Amino acid sequence: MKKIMVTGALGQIGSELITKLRSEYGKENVLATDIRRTDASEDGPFEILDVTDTQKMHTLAKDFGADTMMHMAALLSAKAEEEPLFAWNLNMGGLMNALEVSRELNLQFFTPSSIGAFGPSTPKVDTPQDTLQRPTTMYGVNKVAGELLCDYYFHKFGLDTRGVRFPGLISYVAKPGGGTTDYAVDIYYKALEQGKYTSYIAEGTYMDMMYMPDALQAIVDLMEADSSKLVHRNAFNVSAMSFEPSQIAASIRKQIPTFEMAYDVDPVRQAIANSWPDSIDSSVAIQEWGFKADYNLDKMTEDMLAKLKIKLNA
Ligand code: VAH
Repeated sequence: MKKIMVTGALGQIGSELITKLRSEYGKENVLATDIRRTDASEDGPFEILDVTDTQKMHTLAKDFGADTMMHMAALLSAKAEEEPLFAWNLNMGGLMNALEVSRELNLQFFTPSSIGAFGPSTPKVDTPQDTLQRPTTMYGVNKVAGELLCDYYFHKFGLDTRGVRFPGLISYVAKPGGGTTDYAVDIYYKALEQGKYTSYIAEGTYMDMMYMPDALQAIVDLMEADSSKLVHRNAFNVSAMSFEPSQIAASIRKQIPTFEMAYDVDPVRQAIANSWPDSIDSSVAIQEWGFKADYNLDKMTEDMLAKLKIKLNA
């Protein structure tokens, strides 16, 4: 990877991925693109791009001299349930454009899948790398189709496609929008702002999670891995921890003893969470490219609260 083009660069992952890549590969070697410009876009090469615009995507990648495409633009699970047709067009149309541009220009390719690619009939505990995938959400359908499309572009055209199934990601830079796991980010903000949080996900609902620094390192490690060692390519299970709302509340109370937790379950996002695994098995990613996570729940909580205190001037 030397000249990297990123779509969805202002999103929850994209906004921190840009910073990570620019520190690893040089500011001028990372082209950030997104559908709108913000002041965050001024810290290096940036272009406006709607990922459904194939021609502009091709022109930007070619003019930049990209050798790598990281396609991060997508509508997340809860938003996709509100607008399934829009989600299909954006998630699948954008992915197909990114794969076609990468094929035409022979770019190394990354896009994330998700634990959302699993469904209620998938084994819920220690979910294997290769198992039944019958998701019941539009987001999950998009992610399974995306995994298969990326495999197809590898087998049919020899495109070097790679990807991981991310769990819920927790970060303090850009807030996630329209996801099901967003509660695990919101809770830290509300803990500092209000000393309490009302969870829309029910107590006892386990989901896989990961702190953003581990997610970003996983992307770089996978993309730098020896291709000949990769048996799987586009959907490596990666997870750092699995917890349910009362456990993250307990972790916060170790830092803020007076923190209070309440529950007001959102049936839509609860149904999505119920359809996903409790905990996935990351052993194949560990074996094929040395995946590892440095942050557990308490270490993440300490760092999140410390960084948010500065960000919120709390
Ligand atoms: C979502 N944060 O909630 C995303 C992610 C596994 C969850 O895909 O939709």
